[in-house]
Amino acid sequence: MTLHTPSPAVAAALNNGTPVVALESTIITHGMPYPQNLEVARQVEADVRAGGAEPATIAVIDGTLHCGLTDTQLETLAQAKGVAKLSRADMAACMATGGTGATTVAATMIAARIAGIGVFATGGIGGVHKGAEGTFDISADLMELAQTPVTAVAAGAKAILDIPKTLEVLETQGVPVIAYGQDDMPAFWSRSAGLPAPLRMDRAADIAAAQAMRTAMGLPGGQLVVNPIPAEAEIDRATLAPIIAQATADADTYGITGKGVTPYLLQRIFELTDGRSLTANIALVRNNARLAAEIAAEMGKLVRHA
Ligand code: PSU
Ligand code: MN
Repeated sequence: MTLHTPSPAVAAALNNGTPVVALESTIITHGMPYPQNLEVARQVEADVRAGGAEPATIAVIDGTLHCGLTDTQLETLAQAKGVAKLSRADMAACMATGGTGATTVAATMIAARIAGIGVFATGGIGGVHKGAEGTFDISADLMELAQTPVTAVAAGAKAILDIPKTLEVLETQGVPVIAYGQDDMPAFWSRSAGLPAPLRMDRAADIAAAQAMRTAMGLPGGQLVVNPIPAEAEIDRATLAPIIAQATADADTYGITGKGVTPYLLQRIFELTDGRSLTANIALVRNNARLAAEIAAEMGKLVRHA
């Protein structure tokens, strides 16, 4: 049984040792409005190519797990309404029944592992939601990082999450959280969450070497690289705090739960910031794509020298 279908470009890259970077699709279907989502998806793929790597945007279409989408597939996905948001729990069911769905961080990591791709770029990962002591809302992304050997590049945990609790769960699960080029933990739209990151690395080569060492030691799981948003695009924490409080309260009022929480909060913050959150989101995803391409290149060198 073939589990996944690489696009011709991704298949060629994997065959001839060109670095490949996986990209998620939930950010397209649930994270950004149309048409910006399509523009960003194309732009991020171009950023990966400019960094010398081949992009592999992941999605399940009519039951097929695609690694690398054609422009038509990207466009269809970007405009589609009611697409499923797939994580570890429901990805296989969607594939088995011929369904269509976008992949979250967790599902994208699973696909990357199946395809033989070692690194992937996203905006922000899921994490422990504020109030999780009551709702138990903890993203499956965290447990995925603990068990699937893929290095994920994100701009930190979103400020809509409880960042200290997210870091606690990652530590418990044995996931290295590596801030790129600074000591502080980045917080998605802001460069700092106001607390230190567990680890810091300044070179893509070190990040690649750390993943290789983990695997050599027989430790399952990947790494979370947290890459601060470019300074010119950041929204500072003080500006965002009341907006996040408002969005969280609204989610409560409307009884939003489960998979709906993250998309609702992102959309509400987009409205409350008059679109500024989207501009920041675009800048940080592109920045992560560039770093992921560098890490993919360094991973390739390690394989060739092994
Ligand atoms: N980051 C973004 N936009 C998004 C997401 C993350 O900037 O849409 C998505 C990712 O796919 C992530 C998911 O895996 O939200 C987390 O959802 P949940 O909290 O339901 O696990
Ligand atoms: Mn959740």
